[in-house]
Amino acid sequence: LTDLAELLPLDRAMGQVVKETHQAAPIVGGRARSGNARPILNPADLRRTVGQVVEAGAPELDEALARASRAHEDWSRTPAETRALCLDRAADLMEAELPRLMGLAIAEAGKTVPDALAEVREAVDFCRYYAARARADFAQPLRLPGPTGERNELRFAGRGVFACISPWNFPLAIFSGQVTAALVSGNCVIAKPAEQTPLIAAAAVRILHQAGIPADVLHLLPGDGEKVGAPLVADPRVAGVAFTGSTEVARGINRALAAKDGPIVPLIAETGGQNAMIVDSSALPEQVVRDVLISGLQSAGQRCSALRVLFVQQDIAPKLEKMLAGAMEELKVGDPALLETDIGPVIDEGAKQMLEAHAQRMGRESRLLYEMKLGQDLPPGHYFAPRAYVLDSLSRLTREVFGPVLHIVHWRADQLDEVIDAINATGYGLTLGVHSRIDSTQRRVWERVRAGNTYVNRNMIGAVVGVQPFGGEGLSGTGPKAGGPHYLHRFAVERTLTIDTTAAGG
Ligand code: TXE
Repeated sequence: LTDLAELLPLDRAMGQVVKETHQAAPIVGGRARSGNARPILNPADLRRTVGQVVEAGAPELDEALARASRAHEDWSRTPAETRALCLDRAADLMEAELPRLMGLAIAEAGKTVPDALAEVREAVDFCRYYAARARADFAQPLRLPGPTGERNELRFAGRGVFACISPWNFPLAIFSGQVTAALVSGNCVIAKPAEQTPLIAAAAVRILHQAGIPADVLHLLPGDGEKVGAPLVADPRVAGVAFTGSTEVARGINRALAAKDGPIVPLIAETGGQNAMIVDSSALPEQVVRDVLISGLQSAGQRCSALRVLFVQQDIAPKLEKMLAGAMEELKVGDPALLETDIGPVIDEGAKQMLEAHAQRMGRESRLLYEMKLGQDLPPGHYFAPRAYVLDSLSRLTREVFGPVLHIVHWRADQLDEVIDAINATGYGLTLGVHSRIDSTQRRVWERVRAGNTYVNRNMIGAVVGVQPFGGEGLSGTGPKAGGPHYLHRFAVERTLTIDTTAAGG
C-alpha cells in the first residue's frame, strides 16, 4: 500500500518528530493555559510518551465563550477575502510543516506514513478549497432575478460562535476541515478535539493563529467529551455545532441542543457507516482484491468510509476468498513509523477490546476466512490482527465495527434486490462500493442503495476535496458534504435585501 519514492525524503524529519515529546493545552485568547498535565502514549508503543496535555476546565470554557462572543461582530464584518487569505496562508504553513504534522499523526494517532501524508494533504486541500468557496459565494452579495422595478440581493453572514467537535481518526484533516469552514464563513470557533489526539490539534490552532486568524476568534479546548464537549454545546452562547464522530454521541448532542432555550441551533453531523461493497461475477478478481484491502484495512479500518461488508456473488466467492486470504498474508502489521508497515495499531485499549469481543462473537457465529499474524517482535501497543469472516447474513452485524475486520456474505444471481434491501435496512448511508462490468447493475445499485458516496470498480477511500465531496445520510449524518460546494452554507445565515427601484433614489 506504500508509495516509497514520495515518502523516503520525509522519513528522517518525521522520525525525529515521532521521538520528541509535545505539549497541548487550552488555547484561549491566543495563550496556552497551564494546569495538571496528562500523558499521551504512542498507541504503537506504550513505553513511549508522545506528549502531555492540559485539559480545559470550566474557567477556560467560560472565558473562551465570552471572548468569542465579543469577537464575533468584528470577525463577521471582516471581508470574506481577508478571511480566505488566512486559510491560504494556513495551507502554506501546513505544507511547510509537513514532516512535523506527519510525525504527530504517526506518533499520536498510530497512522502509517502514507496515511499521515494523506492526512496533511487533505487538511491543506480543505483550507484552499474553503478559501476558494468563500471568495466565490461570500465576497459579494449575490444578485437574484426578480420582477422589473425591484432589485433582489442575497448575502451570507456567520451565525456566531460555532462549537467544532472532532474525532481522533482524522485528527488533522477533519479537525481543520470543520474549523476552517466555520471560520471562513464568518464564525468564531471553539474547537474540542478528541481526547486521544490533542497534540496535532494544538499544532493546527497555532498555525491558524500564525496565518492571521485573530486570537479571540479561535480557541482550543482539549478534554473529555462529557466534561468539555457536553457543557460547550449546551451553552446558550453557542450558535451552531459541527460534529464528526459516532452516531450515538451525535444523537446526544441533538437532544442537548433541542433542550436549550433561546434560538434554534443547527447541528452539522457526520457519523458512522456500515459500508458495503457489492461484487458480481463480471468483476475482475485482482482488482476487487486490491480494492477490498485498501477499502477495508487501510488505516486499520478506522475510517468512517471503510468497507465493512463484502457481498460476493456466489459463483466467484471461492476463488475470490482464496485470493483475498493470500493477499492478506502478504501485508504487514507493525510499527506505523516504519515504511514497510501496511497496517498500524488501533487507537486505544477500548478499541482493541471492542474488536476482540467482536472476534469472539464472530468465532461462534461465522466462518473465519483468514486471521493475519502479528509479529513476535512488536512493542507493547494496541495491535489487533486483521481478520476476514464469512457470514450467512448481514443481519448478524448490528452495529458499526470500527477496525480492520472484513465480513463476507454470499448472494445468488437472483438476489441482488435482497442485497440492496439488506444494505438499506442497516439505516446507515455513507459509502458503497460496486465491482461489476455491467452498466445496468452499476446504475441500478447506485439508484437504489442509500449511500452518500458510491464508488464503482475502484476503492472506497476516495473522499477527495472538491471532487468527491464526502458525507452520508440516515444514521451516517445530516450533510451537507464536507469538501463540497454547499458545505459552507450550513455555517452561515442567508439575508436578503429587496429594493423598490421605482421609488425615489432607488
Ligand atoms: O467518536 P466519538 P470517535 C465516526 C466513525 C466512528 C467515530 C469514531 O464512523 O463512529 O466517528 O470517532 C466528543 N458531548 N466518524 O470514537 O466517541 C469526543 O470527545 C459533546 C465519521 O472519536 O463520538 C470527541 O471529540 N462531545 C466520519 C468527539 O465527540 C462529545 C469521519 C467524537 O467522539 C460527547 C470520521 C458529548 N456528550 C469518523 N461525548 C464521517 N462520517 O465523516 C463525546 N464527545
